[in-house]
Amino acid sequence: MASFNIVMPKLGESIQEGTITKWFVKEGDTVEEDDMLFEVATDKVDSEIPSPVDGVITKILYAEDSLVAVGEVLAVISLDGEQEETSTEEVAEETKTEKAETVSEESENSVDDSRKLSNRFYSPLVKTIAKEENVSLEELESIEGTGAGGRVQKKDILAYIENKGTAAPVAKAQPAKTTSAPVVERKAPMPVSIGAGDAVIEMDRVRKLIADHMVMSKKVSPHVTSVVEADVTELVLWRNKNKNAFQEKYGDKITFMPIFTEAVAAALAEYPLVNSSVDGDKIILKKDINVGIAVAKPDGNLIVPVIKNAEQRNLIGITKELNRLANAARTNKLEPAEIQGGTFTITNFGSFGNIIGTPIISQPQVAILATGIIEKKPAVLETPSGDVIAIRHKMYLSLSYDHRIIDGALGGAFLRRIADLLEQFDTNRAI
Ligand code: CO6
Repeated sequence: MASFNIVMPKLGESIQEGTITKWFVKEGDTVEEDDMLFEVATDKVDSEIPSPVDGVITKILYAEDSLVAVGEVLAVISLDGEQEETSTEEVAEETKTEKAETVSEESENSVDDSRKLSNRFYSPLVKTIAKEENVSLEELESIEGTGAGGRVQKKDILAYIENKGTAAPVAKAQPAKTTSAPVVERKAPMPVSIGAGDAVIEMDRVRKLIADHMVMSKKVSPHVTSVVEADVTELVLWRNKNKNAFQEKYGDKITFMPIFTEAVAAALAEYPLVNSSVDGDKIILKKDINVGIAVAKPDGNLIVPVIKNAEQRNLIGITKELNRLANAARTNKLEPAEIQGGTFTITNFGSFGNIIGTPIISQPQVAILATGIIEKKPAVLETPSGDVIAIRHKMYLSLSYDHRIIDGALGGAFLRRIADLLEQFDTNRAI
């Protein structure tokens, strides 16, 4: 009987496991391609995973709330529409020993190499077909998907292959292969005495993952933080003057964040070393400038959607994308791809009235900017007729950076450049 293993998909570059929060199907159910199978939660985002094939669910190997490594088999679908007779243990064992004749997500030279892929999600079946039919990664990326959220479906890739003049492929049976994905290691904590009356709160999954990432980031890269002050009076006046007209014209509210993002993207283009990652003894200068924006969610969690190719967008484009992503973040509607690929992060703790901070780098990036609250302050201005004290709009910008590759001179110059760009904002800019 031909069967298909549903495995825990790769949901992000650094994501190695996910929790099955809900099964939408049960054993014996008939499913069609693109029917939702289960919901998975990772450290950053919750996703619904559709079926890549038509068939009958014969085995469900993990219950809800199970934490499962990427690549592990979660369920088996019979492609012939027959109930499978083997037991759960047998299926798992077959998978481990690479005997099961199933189509698997993982295979040698698979197109699913997260280092090479952009941020699109491809079902195991689509990837298998692509491999069988020698559809390159670039070609795969160019196919317009008709599935939910533009997902490439089986029929899309088959149509693409047909148009190329290639015979329509049949997904051939291949040995399944499971990955031994590493589990995030948590060190034994220092003993803590719990007294009578102390409250004990169990950390939820997201909190544990955030905690692990923060500890890892601090361990991996020695952080230093530099701070500059910027006089942003001109841009504040421009924003306040154009706020209503902007909203009327574009249907989107403009805050200071898009202006910060625009300045950051321009500065990153001038300082490529800040838009990089460290890989062992190598520094990888990232081609794309993808700016992550920390968004506070109503449930108290934090998520960082990414404005892709921010330097190629104008202020209107950045504003629209920022508002779209922030709304999606707050309503749990972000796609996995929308939180991946960031090359730099901005956290606007000015939203909480904070002025200066020491943010922690989101690995594998090498720097993060915190924008403080813009406040009116008395300032000394030099004028042709002498110094005067004036009321100005000022803010602090705090940049944490990875001292392994960014020294104070570079970090300081980059930070000052952002401040200069904000201070030199063209108040005559048309909307
Ligand atoms: N100064 C002055 N006024 C501000 C500022 C600053 N820095 N930031 C926002 N605002 C104003 C903003 O212009 C809006 O004013 P009006 O347009 O006049 O109504 C208003 O405050 C509300 O802005 P909002 O937050 O809704 O929108 P904004 O585009 O500025 O920010 C966001 C979008 C998604 C970044 C924001 O909503 C958010 O989620 N901020 C929190 C980010 C966060 O939690 N960061 C992690 C902090 S922890 O970094 C950290 C160092 C460690 C501790």
